[in-house]
Amino acid sequence: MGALKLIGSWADSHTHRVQLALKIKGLEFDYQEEDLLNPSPELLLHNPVYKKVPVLLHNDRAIVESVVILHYIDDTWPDHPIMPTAPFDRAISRFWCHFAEDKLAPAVGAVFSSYGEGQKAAVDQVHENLKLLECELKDGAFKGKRFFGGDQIGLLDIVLGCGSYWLAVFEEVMEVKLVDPEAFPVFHAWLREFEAQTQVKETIPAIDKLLEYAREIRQMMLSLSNGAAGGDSAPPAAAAGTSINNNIAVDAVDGGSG
Ligand SMILES: N[C@@H](CCC(=O)N[C@@H](CS)C(=O)NCC(=O)O)C(=O)O
Repeated sequence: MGALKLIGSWADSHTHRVQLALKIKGLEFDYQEEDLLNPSPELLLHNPVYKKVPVLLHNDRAIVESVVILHYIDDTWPDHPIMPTAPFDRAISRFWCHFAEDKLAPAVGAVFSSYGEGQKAAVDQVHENLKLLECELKDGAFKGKRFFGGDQIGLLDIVLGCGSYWLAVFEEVMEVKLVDPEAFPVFHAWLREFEAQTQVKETIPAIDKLLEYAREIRQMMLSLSNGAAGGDSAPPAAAAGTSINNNIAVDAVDGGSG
C-alpha cells in the first residue's frame, strides 16, 4: 500500500473529506495537524501553488486539492468504490460535486462572513441551492437512493456531507435557518442519515468544539470590522451589504476562494 500521510486542519471540511475516504477504504495513515496561521515548510513545499490543506503524501509524493485526492484514493484503492462505474453516473456525480464547490459552499461561507442585507441574500442563495439538491434527490438523478452514491456513501456524499455540518453550526451562531426540514425534507433526511454513519461520526469534530471555534472567528471578524469603522457602530460591510472575507473561517467550508 505504501506510506500515507495527511496534512490537514481539525476544523477543515476538505481535510475531513480525505479522512473519511481513507476510513471508508480501510487505509491507515499518519496525520499532521497544520497551523494555518503559520504554514509549515512541509505544507509550502508540497502545495506551493495554493498553500492550503489538505495534502496527501503517498510514498512522499504529494497530491493536493481535496476532490483530486478523493479521485486519487479511489483510483489507487478500488475496493469499496466511492465513484459509480457507469460513465453517465460518473459525469452526474462530477457535475454535482462541482456544484457543491462552485455554488453551495461559497453561499454557505457567505452566510458566515456577511452582515445585514448581505447575509439575507446569502441565506437566500443557500436556500436556492438546497432547493436544486432537493429536486435531484426527490425526482432527479438520485431519486429513491439512500445516499447520492447509492446504498453506500460515495464521493458526492463525502463532498456534500463533509461541510454540511457547518450548516447547523452557522444556523446556531448566526441565528438563521438554513436546512428547514419542511422545505427540504429529503435533503434533511439524507444529511441525518449521513451524519449517523459510524465513520462520519468518527471524522467530524464535536459540534460544541465547532460552535466555539465559529463563535471565536465571528467575534474576531466583528471586532475587526468595528475597528475599521472606528467605533462600535454597525460593521461597514453591513451597511454595504457585502461580505468580509476571513480565509480560515470561509475556507473551512468553501472551495477556498477566499
Ligand atoms: N479547494 C481546496 C480548498 C482547501 C482549503 O480551503 N483549505 C483551507 C482550510 S481552512 C486552507 O488551507 N486555508 C489556509 C489559507 O488559505 O491560508 C481543496 O478542496 O482542498
